[in-house]
Amino acid sequence: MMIIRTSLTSPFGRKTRMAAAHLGITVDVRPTSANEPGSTLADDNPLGKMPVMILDDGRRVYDSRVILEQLDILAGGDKIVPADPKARIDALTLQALGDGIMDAGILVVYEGRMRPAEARHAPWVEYQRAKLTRGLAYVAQHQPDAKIVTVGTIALACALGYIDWRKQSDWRNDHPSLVGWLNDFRAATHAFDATLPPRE
Ligand SMILES: N[C@@H](CCC(=O)N[C@@H](CS)C(=O)NCC(=O)O)C(=O)O
Repeated sequence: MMIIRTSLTSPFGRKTRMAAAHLGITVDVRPTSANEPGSTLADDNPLGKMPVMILDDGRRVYDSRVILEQLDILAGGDKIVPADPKARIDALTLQALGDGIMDAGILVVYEGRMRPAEARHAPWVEYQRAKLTRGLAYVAQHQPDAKIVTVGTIALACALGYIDWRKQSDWRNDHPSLVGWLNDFRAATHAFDATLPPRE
């Protein structure tokens, strides 16, 4: 069985778990850490980042975007990566935006987690948070169809779920229309609720 190495709290890992659940592909999710002593993640991805998928033939596939592409191929194609050129580019662009919101959100969290208090730089944190808030404001204004499950809507749903958890912004208060969007997405696929991160 294919393996996905990821922590259950990684938003990028959740993209891959959500896509597999949505497509009905069974994967063996092996919880892993990136930076704890003794982590073996870099053996499977030289970047030392999760998620990594290990295919049945042993090939290592990363990052989350490529894993979603692989899952779509395994499901027969044109499922979460649209074949229609315009729909495909729109879905990939939305995925890039959702991933970028998560990248910025992770940098906000890492600044607090990885640096000692005296080495933290508030302007840098705010610079990253601004990417996240601009991204959310954009999708609130240009909402994709929540009933069409693509790499784009999966990434956006994971970004919203991640900010719910780490609270880099109060998106539910700032953009109530996105609350409705996420509810519609949850109604469109069981995979959102099936992949919620465990509560700490
Ligand atoms: N572009 C990558 C981002 C993956 C990523 O940033 N993963 C985080 C956890 S959510 C990680 O492994 N961080 C550890 C590190 O950067 O060393 C993807 O789409 O998979």
